[in-house]
Amino acid sequence: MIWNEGIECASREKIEAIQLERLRSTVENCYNNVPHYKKKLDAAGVKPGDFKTLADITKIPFTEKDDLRANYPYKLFAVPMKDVVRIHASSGTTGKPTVVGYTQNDLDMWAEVVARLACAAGATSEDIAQISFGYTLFTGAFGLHYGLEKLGATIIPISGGNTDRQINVMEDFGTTLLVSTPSYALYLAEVAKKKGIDTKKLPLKIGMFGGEGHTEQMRAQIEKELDIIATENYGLSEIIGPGTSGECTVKDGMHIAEDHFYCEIVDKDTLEPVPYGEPGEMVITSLSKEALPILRYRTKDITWLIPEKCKCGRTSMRMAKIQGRTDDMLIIRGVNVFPSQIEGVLLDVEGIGPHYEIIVKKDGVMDKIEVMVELVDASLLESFSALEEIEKKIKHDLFTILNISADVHLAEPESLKRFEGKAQRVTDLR
Ligand code: DLL
Repeated sequence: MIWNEGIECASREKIEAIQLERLRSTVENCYNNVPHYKKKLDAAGVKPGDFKTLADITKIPFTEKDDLRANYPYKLFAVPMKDVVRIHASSGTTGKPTVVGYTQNDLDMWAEVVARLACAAGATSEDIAQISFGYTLFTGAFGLHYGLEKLGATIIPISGGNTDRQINVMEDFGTTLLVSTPSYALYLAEVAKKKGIDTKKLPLKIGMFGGEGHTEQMRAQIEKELDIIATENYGLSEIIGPGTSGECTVKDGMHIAEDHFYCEIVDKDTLEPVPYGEPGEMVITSLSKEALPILRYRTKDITWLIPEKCKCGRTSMRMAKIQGRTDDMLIIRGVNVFPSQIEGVLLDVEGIGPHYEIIVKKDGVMDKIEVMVELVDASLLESFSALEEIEKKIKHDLFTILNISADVHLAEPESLKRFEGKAQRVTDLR
């Protein structure tokens, strides 16, 4: 089923006409109601009336996380506080969080875009959805909550943490849809198994995961362990939260809610637009938000756009999996590496589980990378030659595929840290 066929399957002309009209009113709203934007637009010599085509968007200066910090907490809001009905926040570049606000219309739009993605993931009003994101300032839980509720699903707002209880509820309440980070889904599966629960026999059938990336290997593992279809969802607080984009069951790129968010990809160094299909930094402009309209926000996320119609029938622009962030990219002895690429290599090695840690440090003047990864089977610890073999294989693959020399340490099953929220896998000690 398609939740909003008129939009999700619209022609390019129709979508672009909606985008242009909304871009004009968003710029006008920013110019008239947010002093920060007025100053920036004036300095760039841009007036709200200047937007003849969508390509004119490149006249607008970028917005960055630091602009939110400089206007902490509410100075980028375009409406009086009496019209702001919700606040969320995410981590800032330094101490203070990045604060975002929503009017009632913003919340209604948010529920609409999430309902589209829930529907695209195969959810219906029959589903019983367990929301295992924390109900906190983080947008994950509330975003999925209201979108799934709009769809008519039954919501279990269990929030994050207390894994034993999550599993009991999953069994007793008949959860059919799980909302969490992908790493927590794997952890849930692992704990359930330890409790002697056959996770494949649970009524669970859909996972809507997001907030962090995962490789295809990790998705396959989650789908296998829990016997579900797992879709990936992307978003960021500054734009709305989850609902920005997400996969349908075809799982070939994340559909963007283009009537509300205009996405550009720019070269991460020159910041000039790149053609469709080429990777670069995703820049997003909100097209309908009232409380916190946002112009050309630099997400720092690296991806590319897929304009072709999807096999599911939706015509909406899709984005590829996030390849990494411009700011989490590790440079090790001059080689650029994304942690997700290391994960990809690890998960292709037999006998290795999906839990790992990457430590980057200095060895004299040289960068040194250590990878700690868990074995699946503790009995391997008894065979020195088997361990040596696996270590050698990982080292070899990291070198030949990613061109990095790493020290590899194999750890006992279940010995590395688990995360209830987003996994923190990289420690950069340099
Ligand atoms: O993580 C919103 C969200 C919650 C999306 C739940 C989906 C599900 P923030 O806390 O503001 O918002 O973090 C935003 O997280 O710029 C990406 O770097 C990263 N991120 C979010 N989803 C994905 C994903 C939420 N599917 C930042 N793949 C973004 C990779 C992701 N990175």
